[in-house]
Amino acid sequence: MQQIMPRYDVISLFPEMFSALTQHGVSGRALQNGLAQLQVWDPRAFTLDAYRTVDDRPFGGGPGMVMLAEPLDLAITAIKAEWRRAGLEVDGTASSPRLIYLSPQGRVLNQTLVEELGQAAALGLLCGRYEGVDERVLTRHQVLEVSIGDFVLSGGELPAMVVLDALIRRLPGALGNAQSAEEDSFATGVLDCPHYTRPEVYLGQAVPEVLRSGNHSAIARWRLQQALGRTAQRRPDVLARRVATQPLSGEEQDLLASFEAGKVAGN
Ligand code: 9WO
Repeated sequence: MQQIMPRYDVISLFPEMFSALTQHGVSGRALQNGLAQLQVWDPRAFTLDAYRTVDDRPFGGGPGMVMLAEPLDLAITAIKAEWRRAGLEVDGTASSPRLIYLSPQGRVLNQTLVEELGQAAALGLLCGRYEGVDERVLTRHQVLEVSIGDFVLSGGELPAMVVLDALIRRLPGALGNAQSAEEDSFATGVLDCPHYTRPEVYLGQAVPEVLRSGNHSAIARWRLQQALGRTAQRRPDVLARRVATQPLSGEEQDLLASFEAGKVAGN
């Protein structure tokens, strides 16, 4: 359970991109309501030359540019000074990192890593552009590299927003009363069940009868059956991890067996 308001500090050459997070939806409302604090720092503001240079050509040659260590270092130092002022821990550990760098070389994000990062009262997110950042920035500050998947983008901003959205939505009070992060996909180690709303019949396709039955225990059983069955079909790796962490109950085993036999959970 999160006790204090976490603060997130992002280092990015494109601070305006983060309005996607701050101005819209669940994350925007949570930030506006003060459940967390987000500050974006532009490394260009920490340049010392007249041209406000943030990048240079890579040693060893090759295409593209590398982000200079110094402006990033000064930004990180400024962020850590703010953390100290606020009485927050500035030195990360392996289990509780303070600073992350979004890169395809990192540890792949999943809900377990989201929960780990969610323990930090202060978290810095460094967004690279061009070919990346000078490696010495990462080693100097014991940065944890985080990937959101095996693909290359043009910068770390979108991945940083992915991490932040995952963190912010799980803060107490971020989701409406009707919703609960506890009931979310992955909180129980399996994928989500299908959802339906009006009309009851759409282009000849009817809503499953059980969802209109008013039988709440049957509905809960059907949803669990669908969640387990879809996880087994689509993401056997996710189901295997869930079973290894927490074995399926007798009821869950029966529901999965009946899903695979093509039966739909009823009474
Ligand atoms: C660009 C490039 C150009 C020519 C040859 C090799 C190259 N590698 C890269 C590159 O990896 N650029 C990255 C762009 C540098 C760090 C920030 N960028 C980034 C982060 N792209 N994709 C990510 C990312 C981060 C987290 N999860 C998935 C992707």
